[in-house]
Amino acid sequence: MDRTNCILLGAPVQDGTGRLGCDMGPSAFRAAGIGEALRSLGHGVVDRGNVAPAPLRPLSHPNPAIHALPEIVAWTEVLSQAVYDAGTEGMPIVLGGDHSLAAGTLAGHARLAQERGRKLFVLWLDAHPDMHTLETTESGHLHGVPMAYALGLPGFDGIFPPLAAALSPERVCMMGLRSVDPAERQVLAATGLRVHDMRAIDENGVAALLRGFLDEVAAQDGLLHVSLDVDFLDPDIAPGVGTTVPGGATFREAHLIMEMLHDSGRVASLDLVELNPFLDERGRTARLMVDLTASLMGRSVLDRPTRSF
Ligand code: HAR
Ligand code: MN
Ligand code: MN
Ligand code: MN
Repeated sequence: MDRTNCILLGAPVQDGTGRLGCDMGPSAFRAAGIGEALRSLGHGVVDRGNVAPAPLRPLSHPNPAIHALPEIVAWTEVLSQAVYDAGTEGMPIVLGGDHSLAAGTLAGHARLAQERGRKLFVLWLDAHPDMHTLETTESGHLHGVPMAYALGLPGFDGIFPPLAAALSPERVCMMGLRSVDPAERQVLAATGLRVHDMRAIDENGVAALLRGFLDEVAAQDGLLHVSLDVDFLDPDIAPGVGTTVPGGATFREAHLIMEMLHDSGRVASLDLVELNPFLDERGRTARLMVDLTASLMGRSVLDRPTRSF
């Protein structure tokens, strides 16, 4: 298989959630052996350590529920630049950190793809769409907004960094949804992204759904970013997350997605988010996320000489 230059970036962001612990995520991924897993597959691995947060600026918003706006805006700025820089050298793998970090990573990858004249596609594996605007979020936890920001939905201007390029909704595919707030449901319907909720997975299986999306990525010669939220997985196999929702993806569904992504040859960048080691059971969620990353990067039960896409 092709050797990839993997660039690990720790993003110890936790202010986007309602509870502490995600700042330990990068350490847990390292302790669970992410570097060795990638090296054993023949890839180059450079661990850049943890990205340092940018200085805070005073910022406010009329929605009184919003928590930690200056902190998340600062992370967005610094992570956007960090993944942009890393993406020019190899495959950025961001070790989160809560999902608010995706505001930065999606912005950075969109900018890089635009400069390269390539189309950026996003596979969002999550129980949640994280599609609130700053106006609609009721919890005020900013891990619930990064997709709305990256799509360029209104209300982020003058607060979050300006987007060099917004995502195109028709190039975003969400899988695994099972917790969608009313305001998000409306926006999802209006923007028309591809959404495969858990019912669609039950009825069709992950392979058929994912194949449709990967065919589209290939047809447009796209670059694919994968955002893997721990809560995509069923809490029985992945307890180490603050927002467990029953009825998630099984062990084999998740691995099959990763194996198909590998075979597609299209994945340019990966975010591993929402791991909360304080809630984990002896590292099992961290290890599962590392094993899923290994499947994405070419680990397979048998050799498969022909690509299926
Ligand atoms: N939609 C809810 C909110 O905005 C829950 C968001 C939870 N998000 C994550 N990441 N855990 O997907 O508060
Ligand atoms: Mn709160
Ligand atoms: Mn999420
Ligand atoms: Mn989630």
